[in-house]
Amino acid sequence: MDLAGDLLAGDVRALARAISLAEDRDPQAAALVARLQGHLGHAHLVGLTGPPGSGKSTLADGLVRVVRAQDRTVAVLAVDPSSPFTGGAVLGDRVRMSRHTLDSGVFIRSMGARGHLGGLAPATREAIHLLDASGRDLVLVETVGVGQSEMEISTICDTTVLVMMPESGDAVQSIKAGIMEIADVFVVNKSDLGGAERTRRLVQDALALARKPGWQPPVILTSAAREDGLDRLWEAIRKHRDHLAESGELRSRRLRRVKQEIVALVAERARKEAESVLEGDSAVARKLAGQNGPVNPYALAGEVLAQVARDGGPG
Ligand SMILES: Nc1nc2c(ncn2[C@@H]2O[C@H](COP(=O)(O)OP(=O)(O)OP(=O)(O)O)[C@@H](O)[C@H]2O)c(=O)[nH]1
Ligand SMILES: [Mg+2]
Repeated sequence: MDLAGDLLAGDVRALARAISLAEDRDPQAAALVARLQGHLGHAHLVGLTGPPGSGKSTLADGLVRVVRAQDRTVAVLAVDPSSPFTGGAVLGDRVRMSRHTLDSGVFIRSMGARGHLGGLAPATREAIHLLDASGRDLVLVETVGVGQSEMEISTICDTTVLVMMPESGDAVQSIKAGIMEIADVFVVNKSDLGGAERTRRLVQDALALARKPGWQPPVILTSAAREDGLDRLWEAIRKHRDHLAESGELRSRRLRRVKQEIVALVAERARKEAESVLEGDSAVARKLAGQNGPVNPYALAGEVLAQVARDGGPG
């Protein structure tokens, strides 16, 4: 059978291979996802984000257990925006998750940035589509809440979970305004350490100030290490999915996501084609090579775009 057929049949090696293609930005992955379009939309996509060390992987591990007890299949995708620096942590995740390795209902994979421009979104999106097509009920995407990745994750997933630790009031106030607005479920993990209830109240107060009609994000206390509060967390995630479906927001979120994905695909393709116009034997490239004085990049960008639109660039 072909890769698409194997993947649809639930073959995990085919899935792993397909995700590697996506990670390498191999055009075969895009072609595969394009072929699998009719099989997408089943999985509940849940993003887990938050500061380094807040317990995202431990929580993911706990959620896997809760979800497997309900006989649902799950995939965990650990997206590492800075793999050269935190490769060790990802390796740790693998070891921690290894107790699930004999369970075919659990698929665990980490992905690195590998120095790609334009963030992790394209590869992550493709990997999520592949997991969805392979029939997983739940796809958990873990990403460290640094830089752009935490905002990106909310544009990729149905439900965004922000994982925090018990902290001082100052720290809670310094949570970036953006993330308060995009998270659907808040978690104060490490509740065994004390100060968690106070943090929960601070988060709740901050949310009350920004109150909007519709979904009211719950703030859940958990101790992932003691396997405490995981059922409540799963219940909150499930409720959010129900809310999305009932309110019609699932449809509008997915439509917005498709638009962003189209923009990203166009941008990725345009970059490649612009590069090949400039590196190839094109009129613009010749003009650039023959230029002695200062170059006007604005005018040339227009010419490159015109050439790409005309013939899709050389190659
Ligand atoms: N006391 C306590 N420790 C916890 C809890 N959950 C996780 N930890 C510990 O916190 C550390 C970090 O946990 P991880 O699950 O790796 O955190 P993470 O958010 O995935 O970390 P990065 O992926 O590196 O950002 C580990 O040593 C865990 O054992 C908890 O509920 N209580
Ligand atoms: Mg982790």
